[in-house]
Amino acid sequence: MTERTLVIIKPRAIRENKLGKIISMIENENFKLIAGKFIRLSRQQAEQFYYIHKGKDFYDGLVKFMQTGPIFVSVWKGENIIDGMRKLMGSTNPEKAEKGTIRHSFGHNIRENSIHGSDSEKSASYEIPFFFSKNELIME
Ligand code: 3AN
Repeated sequence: MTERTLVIIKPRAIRENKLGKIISMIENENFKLIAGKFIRLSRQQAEQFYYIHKGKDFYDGLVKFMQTGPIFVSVWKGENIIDGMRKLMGSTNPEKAEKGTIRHSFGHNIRENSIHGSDSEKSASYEIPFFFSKNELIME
């Protein structure tokens, strides 16, 4: 099944100049980049994007971290890409992520883990329009 997913390359990976390497790893899976841009999250946007985690002990730190610099938000398309990206990203905690995964390669710790990918179709259908309007999705 062809699906779409939202991928965010997080501030530290951008700062450390890893964007190209990460994009290459995703392209090597035969997934296609259909939209992408650099943005800075406002506090309100970061809080809203991660609203599902509100109240958890890591929420405030996560919201702050995501505002520490520009991020690259992107939309990707491919066969079973939601699961495929979860596998390619690896475990949330880079220390537990398998060798060869993006988080193992470029993550530093569970908060600064380099990349976000939608965890379900439902999440993707919330997360994609959160950052992209219809006229930005011209590659479909
Ligand atoms: P994933 O991104 O693997 O789906 P979620 O949705 O559970 O993980 O968590 C969202 C983000 O919150 C993670 N990408 C990570 O940056 C951060 N996070 C999750 N659990 C923790 C934790 N225990 N401590 C610090 N940050 C966390």
